Amino acid sequence: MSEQVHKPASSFRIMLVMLAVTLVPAGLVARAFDLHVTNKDFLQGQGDARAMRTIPVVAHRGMILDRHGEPLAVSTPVDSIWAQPQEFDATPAQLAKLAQLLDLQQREIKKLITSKKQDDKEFVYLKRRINPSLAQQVIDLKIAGVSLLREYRRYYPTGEVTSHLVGFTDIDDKGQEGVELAYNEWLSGSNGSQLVMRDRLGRVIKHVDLLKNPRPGKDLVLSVDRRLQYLTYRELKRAVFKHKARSGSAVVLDVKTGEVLAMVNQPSFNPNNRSNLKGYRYRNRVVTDTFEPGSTIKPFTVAAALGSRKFTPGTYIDTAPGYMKVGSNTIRDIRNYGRINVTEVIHKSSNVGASKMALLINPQNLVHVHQRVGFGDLTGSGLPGEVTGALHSPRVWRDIERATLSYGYGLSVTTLQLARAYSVLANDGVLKPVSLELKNTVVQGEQVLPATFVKQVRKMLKGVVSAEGTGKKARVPGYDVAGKTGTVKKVGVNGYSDDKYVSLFVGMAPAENPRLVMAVTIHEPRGKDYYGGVVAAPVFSNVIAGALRLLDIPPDYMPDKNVKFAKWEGRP
Ligand code: 59J
Repeated sequence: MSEQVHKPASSFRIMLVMLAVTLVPAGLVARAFDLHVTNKDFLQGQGDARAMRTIPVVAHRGMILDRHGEPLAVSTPVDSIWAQPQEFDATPAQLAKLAQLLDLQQREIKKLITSKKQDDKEFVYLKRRINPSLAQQVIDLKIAGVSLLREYRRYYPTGEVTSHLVGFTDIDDKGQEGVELAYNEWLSGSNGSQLVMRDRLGRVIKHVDLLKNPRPGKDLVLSVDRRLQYLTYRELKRAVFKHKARSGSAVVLDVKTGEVLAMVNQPSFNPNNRSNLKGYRYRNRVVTDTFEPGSTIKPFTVAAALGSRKFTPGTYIDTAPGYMKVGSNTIRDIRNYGRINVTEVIHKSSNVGASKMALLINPQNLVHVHQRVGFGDLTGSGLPGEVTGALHSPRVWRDIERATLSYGYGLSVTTLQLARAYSVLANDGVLKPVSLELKNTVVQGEQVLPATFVKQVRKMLKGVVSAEGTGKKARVPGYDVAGKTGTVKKVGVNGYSDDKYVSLFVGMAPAENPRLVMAVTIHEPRGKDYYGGVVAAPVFSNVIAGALRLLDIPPDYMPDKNVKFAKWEGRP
């Protein structure tokens, strides 16, 4: 009986089992088909969206090099630690260690992550530009959502010596000052992007695809000569220190090309450590600071006077008794030079002589000469913060304005403008654009002053550095040089100060066929000496002596037995 009852029941169960055995796999197959074929893209997309991330590929910034290819700014690899706020998950122990390694407060990290998470951000830097071994220690903590990104850090091998010229970048490697800012586009390039895959804990485990190639920045070759830059820096710093001066600037130009060979300032700063950077240190004073040029303007007064044809280098002017009244003002020389000719006006630096010449020529023509040699105008250096200075041309001229303009007051100039203007004197009247970039070609200039008059002025400037001239400390053994000293009272709240001066020397070498022009500006020497001929001229001598040798420029000095050689301040 039991068997009979059992039979039909068991055959029903068998059928049931067989049905299950066939249907379940069919369902699974159908489901599998559904997952793997029908909905594949959707599901894979969902999964990938959780596992994939797009992160930047940081572009390499171009190098800045000197004219011989020596590096002035280079980008070295560093690592940055970043997190995905949605994935970030650290145990208390991991968080403590992370904070310690990154030198952050645990609170800071939590706050950062939470706020970015609320903003739905997928990327936040925890610490940038740390050294790769420290970065590896962070990664070894294996914290969910924490990864590493390769970036670059700017390094300036020549440090404070080139800092004003080269400038610096910010944390995102964008130019902030100097050439870094002026040529930012050229140097930058553009970042690319990459697709990366993360593991279950959100850490980047695999580079999947380069979505966009980074375009690396281009290198920039400057016209400066690193060796000359060092020399100029050292000599300027030495003089500023020796005379307890407030600041100083110097620039050396190549006469034939308009290239800047050296450009330095004091005080300076270390661009590799800018934690205490103050504006007064990083200003490139060569282009940002103006002053009244004083007597260094006199060669241009003389050029205008010669141009008027009312004067020749030998024309006599009576400067006695060493001062002259112009309206209610008195113009003074430091001594009574008596009757002297135009050449001697330059040699002695007579304010009275220059004024008397200026009062006999058209003031418009005097300003015209200044304009043509570039005063009142940007030099085209492109350096950030460059100013034009001030050069006025009143419609109605008062005599006192004509007179003071002739010996360098009532206008203001930069050190770079002064050097450029003297390069016109060096270049037989041709003005060449100032360039910070290396020029491989001959640079065409513009004839802005007649060559004949310029040659006459240059001859006068040779006399300034003779044993009797105001600039004898500018001399260079073995070479003829030419130039002009200047000592300028600074303007204070109560008019011209009696204890604050600018000491100047601007000159060129070799005098017959000049290759180099240099301007030296020293503000507020506070020692016993303050004359340009004592404070600034030795800087010119020491730098130009070295530069002529570095550039292999042959000596041209013809010994004149009647002139005793002045004591040379430089080292052998
Ligand atoms: C000077 C001036 C100020 C402005 C005079 C410098 C004037 C003037 C009003 C007396 C020091 C000083 C517009 S001097 O550069 O003549 O470089 O080796 O600052 O004259 O009228 O105790 N330079 N400098 N003048 N002002 N106003 C000479 C001269 C110059 C020298 C020395 C001695 C001044 C030889 C200046 C130098 O050529």
